[in-house]
Amino acid sequence: MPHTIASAAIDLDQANLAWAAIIEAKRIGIISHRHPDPDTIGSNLTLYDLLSSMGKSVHSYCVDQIPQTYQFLPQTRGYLSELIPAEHDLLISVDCGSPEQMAFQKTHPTILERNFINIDHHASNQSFGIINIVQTNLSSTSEIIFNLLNYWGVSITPRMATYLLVGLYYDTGSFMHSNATPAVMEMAESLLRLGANQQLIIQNLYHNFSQEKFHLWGKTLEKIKITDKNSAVAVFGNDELQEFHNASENLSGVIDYISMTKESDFAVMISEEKTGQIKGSLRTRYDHINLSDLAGQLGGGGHRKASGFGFPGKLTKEVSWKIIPNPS
Ligand SMILES: [Mn+2]
Repeated sequence: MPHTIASAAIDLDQANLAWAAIIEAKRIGIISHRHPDPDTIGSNLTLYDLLSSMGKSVHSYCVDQIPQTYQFLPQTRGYLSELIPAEHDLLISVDCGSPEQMAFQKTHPTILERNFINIDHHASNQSFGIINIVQTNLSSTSEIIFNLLNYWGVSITPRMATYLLVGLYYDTGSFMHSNATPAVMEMAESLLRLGANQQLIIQNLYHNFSQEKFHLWGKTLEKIKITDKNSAVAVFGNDELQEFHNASENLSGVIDYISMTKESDFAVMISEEKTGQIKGSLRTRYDHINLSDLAGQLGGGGHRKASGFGFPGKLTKEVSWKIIPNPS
């Protein structure tokens, strides 16, 4: 029976429905978004541990491979990239702002017609599940899962606490973003008390730069230009990225440093990591700037202060010159 603790943070009706659906189900698939990040992975594996301990047959899914950087988390090798919806009587998506983020509807167009729980915190989420726990007020899907576990009255193992803490670290920018609320800090405290391995996270998420990554970041930071729209922009063409190994993976996170440029209001990083595919990341430090809208206009999405987009295309370099006559 779910505990009836006061929890204004989540939709309790949907939380009750989700619990009932979980109790009922035998074979459950949990789906992370493409280009998986620690929030979607941590949320997924926490639920994986809970549902396995309840005797369910559970599998974690993601269309993309889990990046090497995050493979320090236990069980990431258990992820499957091929999903057959009919093999499950319940599907749960975590941290997927849209069905496109999940990316399985391409191969399985009727996937959303199934018993489906959508757990997410992105403002762009259109509640595409049958049951929807969409809390745009919370920092991360990990924070939603934490609230759910407490509400459902299930115990959190040290490993689950580590999974949730990694999601919290990532989505709050190491507790530096404005979504690091008092509730987030309390959650971090609880997770540490529950035995979360904080040092494992710090060592692997932050203190593990390869020389190659440093060189790529150095080159990226050198490129920063402030435009007349007060944005700090860095652009990487495909040819420049060829000389770096794992450029795509190694560029992840550098946008947060570009957005520290004090002369700018927001940061833009544009790259052609895969030939013919433009990828953009947007960040701002300011509450009044809505980058979710800007990314939306470019076919992407995300949060007000952190968003991204991608579309097929090429980057070509243009050099412009300005004539400045000497004073006569
Ligand atoms: Mn998230």
